[in-house]
Amino acid sequence: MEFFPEVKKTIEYEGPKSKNPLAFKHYNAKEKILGKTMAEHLRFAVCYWHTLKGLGTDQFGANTIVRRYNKAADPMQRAEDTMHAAFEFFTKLGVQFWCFHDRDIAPEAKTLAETNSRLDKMTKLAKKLQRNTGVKLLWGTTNAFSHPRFMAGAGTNPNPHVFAYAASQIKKAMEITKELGGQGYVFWGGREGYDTLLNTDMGRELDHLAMLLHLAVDHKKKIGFKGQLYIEPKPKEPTKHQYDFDAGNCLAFLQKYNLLPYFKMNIEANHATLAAHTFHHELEFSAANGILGSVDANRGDLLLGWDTDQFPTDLYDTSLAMYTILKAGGFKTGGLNFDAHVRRQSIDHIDLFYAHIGAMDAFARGLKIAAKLIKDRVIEKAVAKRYAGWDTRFGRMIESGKMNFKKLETYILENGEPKLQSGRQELLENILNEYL
Ligand code: XUL
Ligand code: CO
Repeated sequence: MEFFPEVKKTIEYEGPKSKNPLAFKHYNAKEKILGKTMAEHLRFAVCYWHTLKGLGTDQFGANTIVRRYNKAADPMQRAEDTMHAAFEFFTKLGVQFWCFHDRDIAPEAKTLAETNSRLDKMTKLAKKLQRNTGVKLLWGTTNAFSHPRFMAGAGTNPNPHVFAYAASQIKKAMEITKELGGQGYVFWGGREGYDTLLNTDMGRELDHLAMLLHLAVDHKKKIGFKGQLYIEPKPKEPTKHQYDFDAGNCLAFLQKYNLLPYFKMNIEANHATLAAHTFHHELEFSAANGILGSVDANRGDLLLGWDTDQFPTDLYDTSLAMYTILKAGGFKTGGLNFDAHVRRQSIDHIDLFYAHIGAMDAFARGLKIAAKLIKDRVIEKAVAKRYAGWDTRFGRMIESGKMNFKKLETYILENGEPKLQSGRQELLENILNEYL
């Protein structure tokens, strides 16, 4: 059965002049930029939870969206129909990757054993569809936040029984991710945080979270799963304070608990802005610290203080993101996963195509702009000039640790006041706009 009959064939590149809303104007998968194809650079992934399962519900209202694949009375039949629809969508859109939570692909049953056998069934189907379509798994993850048992967290739950449940779920989700050839595995701390400190032993919770991740690393080694592990920072929502607040917070946590060798960041744009950072900042911080792994590509809304998970359309954002990603050497195991959902009023199946096409084009433009910035070295040159003092003999002496406070003081006594220089911010902003 065809679930998206409104799109007959794979979306194609028609170029910037095209007026066809079902064509790419900028994303040309095979076009080479800085030695790699756009597809190799961008590594787009569709997320299962929003794109296939999102039905437009919010805190104030019920589902608004009806999906053709979500009609069967039997939950496992619905899961199978959804999986077929998913691979039809991936193929028609022309993305290479997908991402999922365990509970997205198979509904939970009464016992863990039954749930896991449902997962096995769905994994088998996913494996077959991956083989038939060539679509690959960017990463898998566990949903250890929706079920009521996780209301007080998973690894940070005050009850060790819940910790054990979370561990069992991660064990299975990691195993099926390996079975599907997943290139990564994400830990987003769904409810790993607190609502009030009055009932929370923060130090103990942090130790428990680290223990859960250590056990995951051990299991990864045990089963020979080669994928990259990622932490996805988020400062708040659903809890008032999430422990994986931002990339800086995660780095300190990983260092403290000797987990740093095993993890990289999965940076989500809307999570960055919730933490009062820019998307660009979180990427640059991760790149500067060697922990840039993958990206959840979406955006928030300046006027709304929650995770709106909108499709990315802002060229300023996508260009600066791709600039940092390219400078850092590009994605290795990671990619651009559209952790985004269509608005509640975008109720038609075709809206899913419009949303993804626009987002892919926005990142394709970002990639082209970033590549030009890198080729022309405009920003790089301005930055190098600003730091030129550090390339002198004196600057190098400090950098290489050959100075002490006494010698630095002597330098000042001999050389007096430093010369002030302009930061040139407005000029650089003007230059960037010329590239957009
Ligand atoms: C929640 C979020 C998650 C993770 C995966 O804000 O971003 O969907 O990406 O659990
Ligand atoms: Co996300």
